[in-house]
Amino acid sequence: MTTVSPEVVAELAAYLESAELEARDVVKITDNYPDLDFEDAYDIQWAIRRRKLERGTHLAGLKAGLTSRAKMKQMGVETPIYGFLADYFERPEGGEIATSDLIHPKVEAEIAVVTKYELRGPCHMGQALAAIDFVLPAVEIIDSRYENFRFDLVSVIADNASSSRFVLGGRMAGLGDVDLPTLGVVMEKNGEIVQLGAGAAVLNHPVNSVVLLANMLAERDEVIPEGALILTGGITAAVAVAAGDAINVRYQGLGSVSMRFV
Ligand code: OOG
Ligand code: MG
Repeated sequence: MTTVSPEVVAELAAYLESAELEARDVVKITDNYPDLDFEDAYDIQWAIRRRKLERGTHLAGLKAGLTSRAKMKQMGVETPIYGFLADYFERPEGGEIATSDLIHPKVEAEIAVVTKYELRGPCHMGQALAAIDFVLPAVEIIDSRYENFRFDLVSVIADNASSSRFVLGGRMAGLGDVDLPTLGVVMEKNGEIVQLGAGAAVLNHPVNSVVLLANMLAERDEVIPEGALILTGGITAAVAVAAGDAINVRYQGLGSVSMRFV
C-alpha cells in the first residue's frame, strides 16, 4: 500500500538525493511523514535511481543490507533491505577516498558476486548459485544521509540503504574455489584489528542475500540483471572512518582490499 502521492514521493527523493550530492545530513523523512510504509520507501528509492539515470549515471549493481546479526544489532533494525549502486560510487583498490564528499562514512567488509545470467525471483538457492559468475572481495562505504546515522527501516530504504562508495578487490574466485560460509575476513584500521568475521554471518551463506534480493525485486516485477555486481551485506558491524584513516581488509584466499580516507 502507498500512503503518499507521487508528488510527495518525488519531493522526498529530491530531498534525500540532494543531501547525498551535497554531503549534508537531514532530518529523517518519517519525522514529517510518520505513516510512510515500505512500498512508499522503495518508491522513493526508485525515484532517486531514476533521477540519477536521467542525468547519465549508470547502474553498477545492487546491494543487500542488514543481512547479518551484527549489522541488525548495530542499527537496531531487523529486516534485510536492498539498494542500488551507481557507477560513480566505485573507488579503486588501494586508492584514496575524499571525506569532503561524505557526511559520516563507515566501512563494511562484504563478499560481492557478479551474475552471468539475469535472475528473476521467486528463485531458490540453486538458481542463484547457477546465476553467479564469480565472487570478489569488497568494502562498502555507507553514509546515511540522516543525522547521527540514526534511522528506522522506512527512512533507510528511501535513502538507498545508505549507499555511498564501494571498493572491489581484484582477486576473483569461482564458487567452487571458495567456501563462502567459512571464508574469514579480518578488518584492520590503522594497522589494528577492529572487526573479524566469516561469510556465514550473512544469512548463513552470502548467496542467500542474492536469493532474498531477487525475491524482494520480484515484488515489484524487477530482476537482477545479467552482469550485475551484488554486495551481499556487511559481515561485521560497520566501522566509522575519518580523514587520515587507513583501512585494510583481508579475505581468506581472496587477497585484501585497502583504501585511505583523506
Ligand atoms: C544500512 C545499510 C546496511 C549492510 O551491508 O548491512 C548495509 C545502514 O546500516 O546504514 O549496507
Ligand atoms: Mg553494506
